[in-house]
Amino acid sequence: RRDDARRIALIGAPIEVGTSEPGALMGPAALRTAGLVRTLSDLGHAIVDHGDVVPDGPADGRGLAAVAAWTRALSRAVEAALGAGSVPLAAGGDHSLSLGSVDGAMRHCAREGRPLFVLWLDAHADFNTPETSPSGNVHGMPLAALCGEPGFPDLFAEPVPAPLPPANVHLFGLRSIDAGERALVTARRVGVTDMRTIDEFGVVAPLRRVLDRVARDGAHLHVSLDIDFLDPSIAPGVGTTVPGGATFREAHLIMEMLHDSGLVRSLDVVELNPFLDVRGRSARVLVELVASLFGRRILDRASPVIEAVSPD
Ligand code: 4U7
Ligand code: MN
Ligand code: MN
Ligand code: MN
Repeated sequence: RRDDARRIALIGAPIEVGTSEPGALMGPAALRTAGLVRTLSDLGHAIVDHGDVVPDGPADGRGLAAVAAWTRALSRAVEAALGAGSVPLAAGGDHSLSLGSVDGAMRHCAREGRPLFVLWLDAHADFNTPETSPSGNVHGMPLAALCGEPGFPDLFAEPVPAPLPPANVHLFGLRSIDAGERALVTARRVGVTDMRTIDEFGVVAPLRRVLDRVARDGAHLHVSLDIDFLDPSIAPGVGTTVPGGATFREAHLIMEMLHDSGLVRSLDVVELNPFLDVRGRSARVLVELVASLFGRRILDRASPVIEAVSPD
């Protein structure tokens, strides 16, 4: 057993009510098929697969009521895992699931009296409200709801926690933002490292600043990894492809730095759409990234993951 061994609680969240592109509900199954549990236990962690969360009430249709049913159930599962001393790993499912995982982390942090910080690795800002959203899809709105923007009735269970301070959110990898959410992100002073910044400075300097701040504040770090953070050439299994994303090594370096920081207390892996994937490639890339976040080093690794010559 490694000295940084963690208890990890895998919580499947087969949610696709937040998107108009079907297939995300297959995400947790594909991540399991790609060896998520085995990979983490081979690294020396104690991982328990809690299966898929069951929505709290009717979850059909694509409205906010269906999202609320998932949100409440996932929040409870995440809060319980944190209370038991585990690192919850919420495997999605579309990004509306972070309403539940972050809400659960907020409740845990409120009880412990420590701040919560959210690192959002994503091509998008996910800061739309029902009013600003061009699509109406809830997976483009979770941060606005969590940060207390108006227009989200009854998403969270009572008592509703105090909103997440927008200054405790950092968007990393941003390259697609709608006019309405851009105005909100600026006005609320959300932290941003966009792709242009990454092009100029790389990932190390900007991420170090974020991690230093989290360490200084003694905050709980929640990481939300949207697969579209990655360039679609290495992760094609996504509904919302945006060119110009993080490279394989940039993403791994981020995961390695997150591991070395020792700060990550909860994690989402979201937006994998196995129906759109190519021979399981995206699911495997995500499992490899999670492995790096939980301490895999290049020298421990048996063989490279991405074949130099693609089988197609
Ligand atoms: B994801 C979008 F308009 N901003 O709101 C929207 F571009 O969780 C996309 O980051 C949202 O994948 C993408 O529909 C949500 C759109
Ligand atoms: Mn804790
Ligand atoms: Mn997202
Ligand atoms: Mn996205």
